Amino acid sequence: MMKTFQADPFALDFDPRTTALVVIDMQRDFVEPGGFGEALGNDVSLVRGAIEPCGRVLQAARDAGLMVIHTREGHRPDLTDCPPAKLTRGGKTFIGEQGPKGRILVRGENGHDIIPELYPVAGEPIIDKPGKGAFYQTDLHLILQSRGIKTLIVCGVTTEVCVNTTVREANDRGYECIIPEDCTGSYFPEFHKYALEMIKAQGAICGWVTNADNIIAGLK
Ligand code: TIU
Repeated sequence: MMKTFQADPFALDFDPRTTALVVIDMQRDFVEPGGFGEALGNDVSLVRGAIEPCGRVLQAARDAGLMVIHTREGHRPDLTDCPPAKLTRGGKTFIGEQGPKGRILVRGENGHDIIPELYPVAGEPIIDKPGKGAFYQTDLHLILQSRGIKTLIVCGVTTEVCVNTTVREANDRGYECIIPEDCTGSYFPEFHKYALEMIKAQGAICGWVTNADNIIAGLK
């Protein structure tokens, strides 16, 4: 049965059976002190506001029986899947270095894992990705296609980096993406604002923007 999300620039019709929630990189490395985000010079308190609304959308998606997928950005312990251009970006190396939460952005480390508030439950696939986009060098598209998914609700961090890249990748693959803005966050408030405006401009050129309450109401 078709339902509707209220959104900008116009309402988005969806079928819960072909809609998935994708939670991008809600890892300690990005939203807690002592991880990659902070190593890059950012104030992680700026993105923590996304946790509570994200939790409400996650619960609503689970209650509605939606497919739920989580992603994590990170690398193999030997860093063989980390391009040198990513490893040394900005002239400094953080990826793979020891931090208070373990080796930064390395799979299996405490800082790389998803925060307890939004931890996956059994049956929710986790996509480990080496890049910013969740489709690059992962089996996300295969997993979504195998379930006939057409619509993606995209939450997580950061708005202008991994969320934006993933939405653009998804849009080019034919998915309709909707972002609840309060379920995303950036270390740069102005980037957050304009990243969302860029998505929805020109008649939803890359996707739709809404908020957690509209997602929850639409799923009811
Ligand atoms: N997950 C994600 O957005 N990765 C980043 O590196 N984001 C930054 O904003 N740095």
